[in-house]
Amino acid sequence: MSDEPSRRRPGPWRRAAPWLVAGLLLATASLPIAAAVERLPSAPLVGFARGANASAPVTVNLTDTPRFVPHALLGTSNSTLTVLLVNQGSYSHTFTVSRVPHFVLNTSWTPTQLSAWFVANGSLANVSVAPGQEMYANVSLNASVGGDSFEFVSLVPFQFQAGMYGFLNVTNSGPGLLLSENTTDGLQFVPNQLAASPAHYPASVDVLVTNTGSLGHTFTLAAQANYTLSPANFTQYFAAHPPLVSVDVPSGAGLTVWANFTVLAPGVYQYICEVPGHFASGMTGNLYVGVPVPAPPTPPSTAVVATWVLAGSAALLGIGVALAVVASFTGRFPRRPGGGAHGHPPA
Ligand SMILES: [Cu+2]
Repeated sequence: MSDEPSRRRPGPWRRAAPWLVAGLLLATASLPIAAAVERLPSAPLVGFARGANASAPVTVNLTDTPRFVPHALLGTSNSTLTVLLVNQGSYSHTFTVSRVPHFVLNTSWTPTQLSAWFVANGSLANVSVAPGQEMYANVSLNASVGGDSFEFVSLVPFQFQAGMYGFLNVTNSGPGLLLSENTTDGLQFVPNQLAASPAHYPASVDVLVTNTGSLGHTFTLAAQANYTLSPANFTQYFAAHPPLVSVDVPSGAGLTVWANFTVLAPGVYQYICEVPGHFASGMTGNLYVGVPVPAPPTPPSTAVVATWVLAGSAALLGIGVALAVVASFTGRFPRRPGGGAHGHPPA
């Protein structure tokens, strides 16, 4: 009776075996996952076009300088432009948009004269933003205002007179495709791949280019599809084949410009920055119109690692299965030397 408890107590190997098998099976399951994660290509940055009427809000900062930053806005006729107004200062500001196209307000007017003019002529939007607050302004741009320009000001006394004004320029692109592009002081377009899938041709495409740095750039798009520009030949090339569009990106963080153009046929259209040296430094990208964006190449080094990881996981899977089979037949693993099922476990 003294050996009854120890007889029922399994040896340490027997107690360890299920855990060992479970651990190995877990390892075999997790290693391929690790390998798959390792082989995931870094997500390519591709800007995809969206419909013109689903425009995302444009942010305008209101400062105590006093300024609107950016001070040039672009909208599309027959759509609503949503502006997120961020008051970064410690004074109140207003975002008040004139409804009289192509009318430039006079900065020598007194605050009373300015307010009286808006009372007489109305506004497309008039939103007051308290210090530190954010407000949305929705500016409805009907189908007839394409090509028009509307001034916007702050009506807080003497802010307009001190330079707090800007212009909203409305393009007449109709049901165009909208894309966003950024320029950086690192001489890159981010993203450097844009994609649009027009339903028909000719297709109207509008690219909003935002400068994230302080250097000036251009957004210059080749008119010929499937032609590869080089830093050495682009000047001559553009002299012979004028670009589809070329706009200056204003120098200053947050400043924007629209590149509006019409694409006649599907294909890959290359764009570059024409500022000397920028294209040679890598400032270029491709617009894929109606054709798929190519898949990014898989770096070869990670493929080698993945092969090793997969081979290791296959070996471990084999060991795990063998252990499970042995354990299921013998009831313990491994059978202790001298083999009794009733002995005391090793001390
Ligand atoms: Cu540039």
